Amino acid sequence: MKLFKTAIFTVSAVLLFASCSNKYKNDTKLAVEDGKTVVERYGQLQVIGTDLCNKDGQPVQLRGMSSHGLQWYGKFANENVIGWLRDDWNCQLWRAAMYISEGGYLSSKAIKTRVTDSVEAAIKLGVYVIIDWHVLGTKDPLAHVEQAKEFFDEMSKTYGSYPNIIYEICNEPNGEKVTWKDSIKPYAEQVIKTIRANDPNNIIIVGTPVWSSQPQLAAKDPIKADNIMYTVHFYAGTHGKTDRKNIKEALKLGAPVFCTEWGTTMASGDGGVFEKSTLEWMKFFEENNISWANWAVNNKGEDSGILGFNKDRDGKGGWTEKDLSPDGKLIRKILRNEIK
Ligand code: DCB
Repeated sequence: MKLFKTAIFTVSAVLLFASCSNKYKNDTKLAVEDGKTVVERYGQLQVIGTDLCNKDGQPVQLRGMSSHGLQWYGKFANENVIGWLRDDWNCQLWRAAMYISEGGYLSSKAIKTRVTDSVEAAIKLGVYVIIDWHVLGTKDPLAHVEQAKEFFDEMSKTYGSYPNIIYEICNEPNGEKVTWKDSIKPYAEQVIKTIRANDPNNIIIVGTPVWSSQPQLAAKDPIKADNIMYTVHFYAGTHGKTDRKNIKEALKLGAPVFCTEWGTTMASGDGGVFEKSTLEWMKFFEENNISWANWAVNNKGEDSGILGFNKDRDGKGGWTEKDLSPDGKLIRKILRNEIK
């Protein structure tokens, strides 16, 4: 009898533990399931606590690909490629990385059509899409806040009613003088206000100091608004335990985190594929329900590009193994749930 009781106790303890630790069990991580796209299933996203959740309040983890700089590899930002990524790679998410400097938006607003092409394709395909104001060379987001407000006003007016849209308002603030308190937060508050005038609820993701590696600094002084998340970026050859500790700290402080960009390589976007470190990060993201987009879709020949050098020059999709780089092969396996 005693043995029986112990057994019952053990079984129920295990079941209880399994149900508690399996908070994310309803998320299938499929781009299309039973003929329904991810946007048809998840609908209007919302942030609850530190979790990104579907319309019913269940935590979900979105995974997908980022474009490379649209001014260079914008030809891949089309329905064929995003559709191929959805159907063959199981991508639920596309990120349109619109650099503002380095030949991007500030020198020619025409680049905006690569963003709108991306958004229109994502809406048609039923995947989520991140509109990324890719601050990099200009370091301080506040330096171009007026341009950002004008851009996001237009984007949110045009597309704010679609649940597909996610706004990323400053990719990677960087530089010693660019602090959360004096630069990023005041910038974000202005841009959030602009977006919210047109779009009351889609997710807005805010960059963090030091190339979006310090979410805990934002978490200590958070923005008071709904459906806001904070960016964390990592490169598997450069970032590891210390960076995950910062993320843990941010989550503990109640800050929701979204990894809008990460690479299998060094922070330069090159220098080899770090598979072991990549898989450690993937495990951590799954355990903590952190959504992500991988850097990047291009055929430049750098190690973080998913295509081999000069493959699919016209941006048609329909790739075979021969078209993929070592990075591409690994990311495809991860997205298709073939490797953990
Ligand atoms: C980020 C940027 C992204 C950059 C990748 C890889 O930068 F958000 O724009 O992409 O990470 O470095 C690279 C492309 C190259 C291109 C170059 C310049 O892959 O093809 O030539 O941008 O536009 C980071 C991320 C982390 C760190 C530094 C940078 N870090 N950074 O930790 O030091 O200086 O670009």
